[in-house]
Amino acid sequence: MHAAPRRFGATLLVTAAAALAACGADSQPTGLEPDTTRSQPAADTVPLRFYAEARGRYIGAATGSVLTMPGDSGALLRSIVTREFSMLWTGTYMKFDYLRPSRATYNYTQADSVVAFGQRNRMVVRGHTLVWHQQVPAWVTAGNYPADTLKAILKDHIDKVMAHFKGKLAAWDVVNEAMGDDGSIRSTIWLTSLGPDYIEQAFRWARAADPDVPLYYNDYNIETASAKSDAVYRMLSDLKAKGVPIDGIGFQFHYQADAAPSADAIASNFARFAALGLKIQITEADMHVKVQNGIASTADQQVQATAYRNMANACLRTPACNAIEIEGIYDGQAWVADPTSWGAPVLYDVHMQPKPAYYAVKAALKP
Ligand code: 9MR
Repeated sequence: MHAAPRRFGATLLVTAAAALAACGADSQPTGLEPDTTRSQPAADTVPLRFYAEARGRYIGAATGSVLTMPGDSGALLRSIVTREFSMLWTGTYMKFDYLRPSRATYNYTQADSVVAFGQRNRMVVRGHTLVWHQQVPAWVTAGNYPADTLKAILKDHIDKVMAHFKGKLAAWDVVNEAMGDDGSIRSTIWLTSLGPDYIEQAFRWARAADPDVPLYYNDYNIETASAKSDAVYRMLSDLKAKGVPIDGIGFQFHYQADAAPSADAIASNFARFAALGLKIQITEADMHVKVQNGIASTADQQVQATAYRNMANACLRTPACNAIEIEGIYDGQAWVADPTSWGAPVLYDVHMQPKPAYYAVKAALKP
């Protein structure tokens, strides 16, 4: 239990500094001044997952290599994960190239250990992802296979991988990022070899492989109305009308915090997807801020907190939205596109302490 003693300690320091100031004894540094660069302590030590469960939502995080990280840092991060979160995301461990080093070989070791960790700690796991244009192994892309063979390879991948994880996952991202930013379907190895029906086929194969797990389409830059979001809406609407088995849509939420959308803009976009009968999950949230040597300013941390609060509020205003998942646990290990000037995107800082963004998500979740 790290959090409680630290918070008491910090509170005492604040009180002591105030007392010194009141006595006029503020000219000499004592070493006891509060660290104003850190988020201030909050009295509420109730974990996020408690509030999320009360609102009928999962609160999730990407595990990265945290589950196997050695030493005190690993132990602290794992205690944060199990205390605060109820859903896990496996990062790279369920992607095609990771699971399939060769056509005949399957490597489930890391993904299985995430699933087992989740089971031991009353957490669900999202499967990510079966059909994507990235991380397709070279034995597929450079194999010079005819279209029929590529189709068989993709179907076999979906069949085998879904059979392996049957009954163990709360969702599968069957197709990931199939739409381009301009609203036209992205040119990928799967589009070129199988034609535009590959999306429909992937969902049908997935449903046949596991009739129970919820099947998701997952993408970024679709969180509010835009050409891309409109195109995804039309695609899912057409697929639903044809009876294709799609249960939900994942909104990734990769944003620069100062350009993140309002709760109204998100909620109205969510509403049209929910009206198609789709469940909604926030799947890979990160809100980047400007950093210098990995550290963000106090003002930018507040902007980030607002962005997270808006996102969480939009989910809570949408009955179909059942999960808020963050792409990372702490800023020391989170995905960043340009780490030289942007970063610090998640709820815990590099010292593994909760940031204003953490308290903002908690405030949103709190009844
Ligand atoms: O966050 C993921 C990171 O841990 C992995 O190393 C990386 C490569 O597999 O992928 C990151 O996640 C991507 C996700 O799968 C799809 N949406 C974009 C994410 C950031 O690139």
